[in-house]
Amino acid sequence: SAILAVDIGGTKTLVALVDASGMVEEATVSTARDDGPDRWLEAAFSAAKPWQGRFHGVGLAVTGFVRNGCWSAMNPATLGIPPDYPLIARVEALTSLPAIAVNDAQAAAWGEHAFGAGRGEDLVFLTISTGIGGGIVLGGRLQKGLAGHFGLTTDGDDGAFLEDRVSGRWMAAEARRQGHEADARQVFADASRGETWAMDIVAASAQRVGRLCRNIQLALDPPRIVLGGGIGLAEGFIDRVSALRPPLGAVPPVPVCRAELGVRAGILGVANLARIAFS
Ligand code: BMX
Repeated sequence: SAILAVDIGGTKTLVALVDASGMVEEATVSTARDDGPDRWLEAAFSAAKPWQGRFHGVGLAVTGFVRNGCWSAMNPATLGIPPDYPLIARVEALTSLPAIAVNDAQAAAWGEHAFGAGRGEDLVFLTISTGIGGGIVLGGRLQKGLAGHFGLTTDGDDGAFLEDRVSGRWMAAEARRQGHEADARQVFADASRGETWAMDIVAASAQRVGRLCRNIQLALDPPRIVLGGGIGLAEGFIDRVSALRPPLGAVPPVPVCRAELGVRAGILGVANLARIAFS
């Protein structure tokens, strides 16, 4: 039997039925930001209702911090999760099935390691989306807890989170500040049409990600960095990151490549972790 995998992000929630062959069913619901975790779970499980009886465990990949089965926001601007929400207890009560939970980007790192651009080797995964998430696979093991929360590193003297100067939310806010009503998707579209203000916003974001890649290389020296998320996978973003990355002396920069599993990396990763945990 299969695993029910749920990936709750700051903008949308993916729900899928995953068996040993891969994803067999999937649905997407939007994460109603003001609703709170009880309602987010309700929405996810009602989307999964047609698959009832076909899964024996639940794997949750969630934006935010997970420890001892409890879930909290690190940056409430990404998603306002209340402190220490008892995620596992709640899901086990709702489904009467065993459940595991990990951070969304850590789950995606594991997915790309096992089935995607990692090719079974170590990697650092970055998702550039509502926030910036990250996950680290070192020595073939996924690093849990806070490891990989690169979006929360600070950028500059004012202590602002890096993700608040890079993410899709930042791009839209920066556009508005300059008098353009545009979400991140529109900023990319305007940039590819040669609008200077939009090109500058994309370049500023990509340059900061480039600096982050350099810092990651210095800290962990991984064989590759895999980039995902709506912004990370947007047309031309990775090329700009590579072009704008500061050099590391004579050492070649770590290759930055596209996530191969796209938005499904977290789902496939957490389903695999759940399969291992419940086998
Ligand atoms: C934030 C943080 C991370 C998450 C990352 C990407 C919260 C709620 N989230 O840094 O745990 O991995 O955003 O999240 O504090 P996404 O929703 O953009 O995928």
